[in-house]
Amino acid sequence: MPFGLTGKRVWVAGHRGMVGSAVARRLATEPCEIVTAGRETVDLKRQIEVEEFLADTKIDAIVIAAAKVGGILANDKYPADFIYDNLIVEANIIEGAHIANVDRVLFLGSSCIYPKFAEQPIRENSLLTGQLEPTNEWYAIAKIAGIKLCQAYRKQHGRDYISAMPTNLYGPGDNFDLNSSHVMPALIRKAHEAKLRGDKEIVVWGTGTPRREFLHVDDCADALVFLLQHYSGYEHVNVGSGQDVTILELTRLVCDVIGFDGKIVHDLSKPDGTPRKLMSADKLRGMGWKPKIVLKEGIHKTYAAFLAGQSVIRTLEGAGK
Ligand code: GFB
Repeated sequence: MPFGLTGKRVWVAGHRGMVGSAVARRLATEPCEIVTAGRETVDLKRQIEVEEFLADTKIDAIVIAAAKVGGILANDKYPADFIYDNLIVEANIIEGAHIANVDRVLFLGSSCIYPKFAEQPIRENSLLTGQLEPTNEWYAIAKIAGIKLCQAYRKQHGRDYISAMPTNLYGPGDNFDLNSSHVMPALIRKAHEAKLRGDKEIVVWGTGTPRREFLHVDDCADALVFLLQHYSGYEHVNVGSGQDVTILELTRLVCDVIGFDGKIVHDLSKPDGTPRKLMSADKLRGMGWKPKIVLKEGIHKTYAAFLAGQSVIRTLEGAGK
């Protein structure tokens, strides 16, 4: 094992997000100490604050789950935020880690780093072999830069910095705002509200034909902790389920779980994005890791978390009155 976690202090940067909180939950089962720091403690966009935080806090490893993320429309609408925020945060943390002599960093990217028409399933070596998908090229460029930062610090300074590229993730703690969310939380919310209102139909963006691969965030966190312990290498590693579905199939599955049996209609004014981005799972499987949560079970769990969140909001509203 290149990196045993016993007695180590691991900083989960971005611990309040869906991925960061899942990584913190997973790390809580290991004999390590989890370090977290909210925005009030360190603003990750300020280089000096990151450097001071790392100088003051003895850290053995960092998981960079801090990122500006969003669905297809948010990516398209806020290109400056998606490229700048992600570039600055990853650069500050990676350079800060090097200065503070932190020898273990796990950087997280996304499957959108690959060319729009990459051969499927997409292997790690497809990176930079073609044009990116225009709706998310800003985010993708920032994430590609993150991979390259890890590789550069490995090459020039001998740092053991690695990168993982998760597929489309979903689960508890997701963003359910319809304008900025990814497809899974959007469909869960739409189907739930349509059912409550007794609507006859649910609106799905685009043609419904794009294919997407989904991985529950708890499986992703498990894979990330596995990589942190077992992987040391120059190339990034895909983290996926190895299976994809069309958006229409996903919509039917979500409606089935939620119990909404109305019609599915398409809003063709919204973009489809990449036609398909199924990643090859061979590299991670070859190391001995595989996911545990099948898609339907994961949707059930996420819907339960969504309902629990709704009841928390209702309770708070009730308490405030
Ligand atoms: O999840 P999503 O927003 O992101 O959309 P991407 C996936 C597909 O679902 C697209 C369709 O074809 C959408 O048009 N879709 C259908 C919907 N109904 C909805 C809806 O109500 N909301 C949303 N959001 N989509 C993002 C990238 O791409 O994925 C990011 O923009 C990142 O950079 C992330 O890589 C994982 O899979 O298209």
